[in-house]
This record gives sequence, structure tokens and C-alpha cells, in this order.
Amino acid sequence: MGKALDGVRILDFTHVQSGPTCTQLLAWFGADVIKVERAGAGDITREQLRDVPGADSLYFTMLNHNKRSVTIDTKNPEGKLVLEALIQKCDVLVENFAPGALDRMGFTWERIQELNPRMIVASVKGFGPGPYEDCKVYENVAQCVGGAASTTGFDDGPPVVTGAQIGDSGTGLHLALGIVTALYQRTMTGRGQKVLAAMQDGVLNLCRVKLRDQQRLERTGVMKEYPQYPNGTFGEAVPRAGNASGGGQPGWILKCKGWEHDPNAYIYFITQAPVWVKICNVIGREEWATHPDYATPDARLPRLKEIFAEVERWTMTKTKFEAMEILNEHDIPCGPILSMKEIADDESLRKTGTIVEVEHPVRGKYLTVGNPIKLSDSPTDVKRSPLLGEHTDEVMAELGYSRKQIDALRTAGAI
Ligand code: CAO
Repeated sequence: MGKALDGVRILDFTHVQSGPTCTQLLAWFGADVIKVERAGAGDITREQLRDVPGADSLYFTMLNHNKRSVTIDTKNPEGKLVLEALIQKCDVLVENFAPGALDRMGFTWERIQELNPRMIVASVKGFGPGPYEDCKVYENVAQCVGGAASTTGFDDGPPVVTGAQIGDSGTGLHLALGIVTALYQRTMTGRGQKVLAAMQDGVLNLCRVKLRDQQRLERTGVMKEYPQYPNGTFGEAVPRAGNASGGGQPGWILKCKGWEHDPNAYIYFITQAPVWVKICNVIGREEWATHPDYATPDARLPRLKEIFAEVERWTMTKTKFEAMEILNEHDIPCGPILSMKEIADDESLRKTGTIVEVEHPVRGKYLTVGNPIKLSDSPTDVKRSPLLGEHTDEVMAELGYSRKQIDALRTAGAI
């Protein structure tokens, strides 16, 4: 079976996490992703957080599947010529260097267009145009400037960053969509274009509901689904909502059996309005189903703390999986807090290819997250990440370089 992006060639100039997330997705959809790395060193993550001496780190292997690796010194004049040949052959150049790095290398948008007017140049940057456009940015910086940190955590504590890599991987996802969209537009215009995904913008896009709440707060001064209601106070900006659910279906994280010694013996419980009567029956508070203080969503809002305490008295008598089973029988939305260990061992995630075991020639077997997006006509086959420069000769030959020329470029330090 073919792949959705068969025939698309990506010059992958990405490093660390945001850019590699994007190009890995494109590779999983069938694009030929040629990762250009610095000769001798490669992507800095190859050696970051190493757990097996001498082997590429999990940080690198888990973000660079299905790619080919070539090493080119793009500051060497002869290396630049090799990069030019690649630009002429590829459809998309993806990069996430610090602002200006590509220009300093001599590959401005104008130069790239001269070499290949069909080339799409896709970039991740920390910020879009404006006062901070020249800043370098990492994951947690993006979470802080994109509105995630100020709205995450508890009211009486400092801002908190989330474990989900919404700045890096989130922006990589945004960029991937921009690239396939630009490829689609190119089929009609014949022209390439620039695609920019700024990490601040990507995080803010994922915090859309918090900007919604900012405006609600300014209009009404209060947001009844937030834990600050009815006893706390609201300030000028959207406060941290703890574990409250973001929409109109109040939820909270509740203790389950074993919470005293297991840090993940908790369940997320949602008091969804259509199943309120069932919730009352399950927790043994049948009278709440008709009591005017509890029977309607509006009546419940000022009493959520008391209601969740009562539900918790019930969840603490069950393990999180027992609670999930019982609640699901009644169609009550909930979610056990799964540890990474539990996720790694989850058979169903392995069956769907969301968790994949991969064999690597240096490190041996390791687990990775496979393609989370499933296409029925373009199945994903997860292949191990490339060793540094593993495909240099192969790609050079495809570009038309002879054995002798390849050897000479290697001697000159260009590749
Ligand atoms: N041959 C020769 N030189 C190369 C090369 C190659 N194959 N590949 C890269 N380089 C050079 C670049 O030209 C650049 O040189 P100059 O600074 O002289 O122009 C240099 O390597 C390093 O690039 P960098 O500034 O991007 O790297 P850094 O480690 O200093 O910064 C980061 C890293 C991530 C902060 C920065 O790249 C950045 O802000 N990127 C955009 C935002 C982003 O993606 N952040 C998420 C990172 S994941 O957490």
C-alpha cells in the first residue's frame, strides 16, 4: 500500500524537539525526510540525557524515526553547494534554528527561491514578528509566554508548566499542518511559500479557552465553574483553575483506593448533567437527584466542593480501574490517572501502534510513541532513527555525486 506523502522530499534542517516532531510526522505519512546534521556532532539531542553509553539518546531516537541522516558542514563553501543541490531536489525545507541562522548561512528566502521557486520553507520560531522575534525559545518559555503557565496550577501556588510538550511538539504539529496545506496550495499555484509556526502562537492556540474566559471575566467579574466561586475572589486575569474542567461540565481529580501509597491512585470525575441521577445512585445519595439544591447544574455550581467530597468518599472505596468500570456502565465520564508505567504496559495502545517497540542497532529494543494520527489508506510503519550520517553516501549518490567526488568532499570536511 502506498503512503499519503509518497514522492514528497523534505530537507530536514531541524533539531531538538519542535522541528523533529513535525518532520517525523511527515515521514510517517510517507515523505522522504533527509535530515541534515552538522558533521561529527549532529543534532544536539543525540547525546542529551543519554541512558546507554555510546548510543543515541531516547530523546533523539523517539523524535527522528523514518528519516535519513546526512552530515554536511553548511558553512564550508563546498558543503553549501551540496545543500544547494538538495534544495533543488526537495519540496520542503523545514528548520527551527535560532532566528537569523539560516540567513547567516547564506540561505535567505530569496536565495532559496532562486534555487527552487517551488520550495516551501517552513520554520518554527519562538515568537512571531515583534519585540521578541530575535529570542531563542525552549518548551517552558513557550508555555509561559503563550498563556499556559499563568492558567495552570492552583490558586494559592505559583504558575506551573505542564508535562505535555505543548510548546515544542504542539508547535511541530501546527507546522506539519501548515506544510501539507502549502503543498496542497502549490498544486494549484506552482509556487512555494513561507510557513511560520511561532511557539507562543501555538501554545496560545491550545489555550484558546482561557482567552475566552478572560473576556467572560471582564464582562461578568465571575466564572461560576472555577473553584474560586463562590468563596474565593477573582482578579483582573484568568486565575489558575486547579483541576477544574475547562467547559460547562464540572470535574475534579478524586482519590481512589490506595492513594496513600500510590501517587497515581486518582480518577478524574465529571458531573455531567445528563447523568446526574445515575451519579446520585452510584454514590448512594439518591435524594440529591430531586433536591432543589442539587438537582440542576446551576444549583450545584456553588456546592461543587461538597459534591466532589461526597463522590470522593465513594471513589476511595474503589481502585481507579474498578471505579472506571462501574462509572462507564452508567455512562458517567471519568478517567483514571494513568502513570507512564501503566501506559507503557497497555496492551491496547500497543495493538493500535500508538506504543511501539523498536529495535536499534546500538541501544537494542526501546519503546516509542507511534503515529497518533491513523490514516486508513496510509498505514504507519515505525522505523528506527538513523545513525549520524548513515545515509550521506546514499543521498550524495542520488544527487549525482560520483564515488570520487564524495571521497573528495569528505576529505575537505564538507560532508
Ligand atoms: N553545518 C554548520 N553549521 C550548522 C549546521 C551544519 N550542518 N547546522 C546548524 N549549524 C549552525 C547554525 O548555522 C547556527 O550558527 P550561527 O549561530 O553561527 O548562525 C548554529 O549552528 C546553531 O544554531 P542555533 O542558534 O539554532 O542553536 P542553539 O543551540 O544555540 O539554539 C534553540 C537552540 C532551540 C534555542 C534555537 O535553535 C531556537 O530558538 N530555535 C527556534 C525555536 C525552537 O525551535 N525552539 C524549540 C527547541 S526544542 O526545545
